[in-house]
Amino acid sequence: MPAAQAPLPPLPHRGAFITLEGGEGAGKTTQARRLAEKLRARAITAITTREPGGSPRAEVLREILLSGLIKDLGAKAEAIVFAAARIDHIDHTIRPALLAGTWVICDRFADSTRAYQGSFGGVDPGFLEVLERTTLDGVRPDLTFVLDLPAEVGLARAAARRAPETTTDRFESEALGFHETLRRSYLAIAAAEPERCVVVDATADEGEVAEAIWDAVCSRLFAEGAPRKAENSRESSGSTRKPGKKREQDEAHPAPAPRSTSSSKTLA
Ligand code: Z5A
Repeated sequence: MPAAQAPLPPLPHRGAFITLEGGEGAGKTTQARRLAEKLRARAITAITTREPGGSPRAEVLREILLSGLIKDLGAKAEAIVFAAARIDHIDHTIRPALLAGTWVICDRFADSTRAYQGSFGGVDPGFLEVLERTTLDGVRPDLTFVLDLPAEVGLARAAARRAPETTTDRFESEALGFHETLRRSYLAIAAAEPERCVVVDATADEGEVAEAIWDAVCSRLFAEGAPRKAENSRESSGSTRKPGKKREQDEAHPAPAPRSTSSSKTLA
């Protein structure tokens, strides 16, 4: 599909790509939904999506990955399967949306491979770098939020949310030390790429976290501050729910009305 591999135009000639990263129960799904609602209220078309998953074939790979079937093949094989899911997600959801002018808010992305399979799984960083470059093919986040909180707080939130009859998935069942290693890994990624990453204190209440995220979106993606609220604003639309686990993923929206190129700064 040669057209899909053309380089993305710079902002604002496409939608912005925002990712949310962090440990289990940090609030990524919650904040993705809240951010999409804020954008839509300002007449900016936005979808939320997730990884692993986000396209029909990638959702199949998600089931396999979270079931633990790939675990015995080792972290390197897991990284490759996460990458395979990501390629399909980019080709069928992310890139088409960005090219149509839709903002894409993604719950986990390539930093999760760096943290889980890299820092914790011990996969060679050189291998992961090549894998990431090949997989992303130029589709890199404009802005990444690292939702930071102590591992035990996130795990307690996830446990409180879990339906009584469901079990933990392949990653939730890892020891506390695993989740603390992940936390340090995400903070290291943010420290290494401050132009892309913003660390947000995820122990604050949902509203405060949402405000911190919105402030950063406005200051980093809108040169003139918060975009004007539209007269005919739209709020959140459809969502899907995975059995036993809260999940929200929206249908793609049609392309938005063109926005003034002077109201955004170019990040790409
Ligand atoms: N993985 C990988 O290894 N390599 C990769 O490349 C990728 C992923 C992409 C996917 O799990 C797993 O795949 C993940 C990493 C691995 N493993 N783990 N663990 P997932 O998608 O099923 O789970 P998750 O990404 O960890 O999401 P989560 O558990 O759903 O957490 P969350 O999205 O960050 O949180 P939430 O759903 O928004 O909120 C959790 C609960 O806390 C919920 O009841 C909320 O109402 C509540 N909440 C949210 N915010 C707050 C605040 N501020 N205060 C209090 N309570 C709150």
